[in-house]
Amino acid sequence: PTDILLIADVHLSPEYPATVTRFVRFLSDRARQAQRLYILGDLFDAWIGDDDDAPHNVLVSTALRDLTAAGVECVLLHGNRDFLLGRRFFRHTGCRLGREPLLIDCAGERTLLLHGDVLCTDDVAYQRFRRRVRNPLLQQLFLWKSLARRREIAEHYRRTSMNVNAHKAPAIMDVNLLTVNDFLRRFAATRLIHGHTHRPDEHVLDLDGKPARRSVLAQWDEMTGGEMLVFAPQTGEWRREPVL
Ligand code: OKV
Ligand code: MN
Repeated sequence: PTDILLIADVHLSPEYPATVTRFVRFLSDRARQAQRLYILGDLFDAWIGDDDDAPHNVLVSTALRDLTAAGVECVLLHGNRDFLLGRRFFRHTGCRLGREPLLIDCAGERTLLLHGDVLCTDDVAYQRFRRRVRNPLLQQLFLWKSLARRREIAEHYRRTSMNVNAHKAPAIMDVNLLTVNDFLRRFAATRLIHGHTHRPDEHVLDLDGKPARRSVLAQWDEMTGGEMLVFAPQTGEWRREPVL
């Protein structure tokens, strides 16, 4: 039980029941054999407050608590959709909230963990949206509303966002490479792992003449399943594993 697992963009939602089932099964079998699980944001497709007791939220929260109770550390980063995951959720599940960017040591290599939306600096409209909803005062105002009202507002956001994104050029929604290099330099890291863009790949970068790597995690798909990155500390090896 020494493996470190990393996943992102599970996008749990009642609209994707097979993904909910797959994730709960993942927590009760594969993740149990790990030392630690990092969830790099957008575990939930939407999060409108820790008091939302929708069935899939209860199911997943319970499964996370069972995992941490079994001794597996679980570190979660906020994504652009579940940034309202709060104290009550973390207390109940035993997960730890990681602060972005999270710098970890992987067999001596400085490794930076991010959700990835902060890297998409070409999408100016999205960055404006992000600043708005990450404002603590606006968040408090939102959380003071009734659950029913928050559900309506969330539905409106989702519909608007689908319309807006349909008109964006794909390149704008990918990471900005100068921003990527900035992050690596600022934290003296040689590896960056993130999700968000749903463009799973391994990129080799030239960082001021030295090689660096950027690993992009896949989103979990209702039909084909999920994916994780596995780091084995004893061998120092990285690999990708499917979640079926
Ligand atoms: C999250 C995204 C829906 C993107 C609203 C303050 C404000 C929070 C909120 C409402 C929406 C989260 C909480 C959701 C992310 C979408 C659609 C697109 C691009 C306010 C604090 F501003 F109204 F006061 N929200 N929900 N999107 O449904 O989970 O990230 S959400
Ligand atoms: Mn995302």
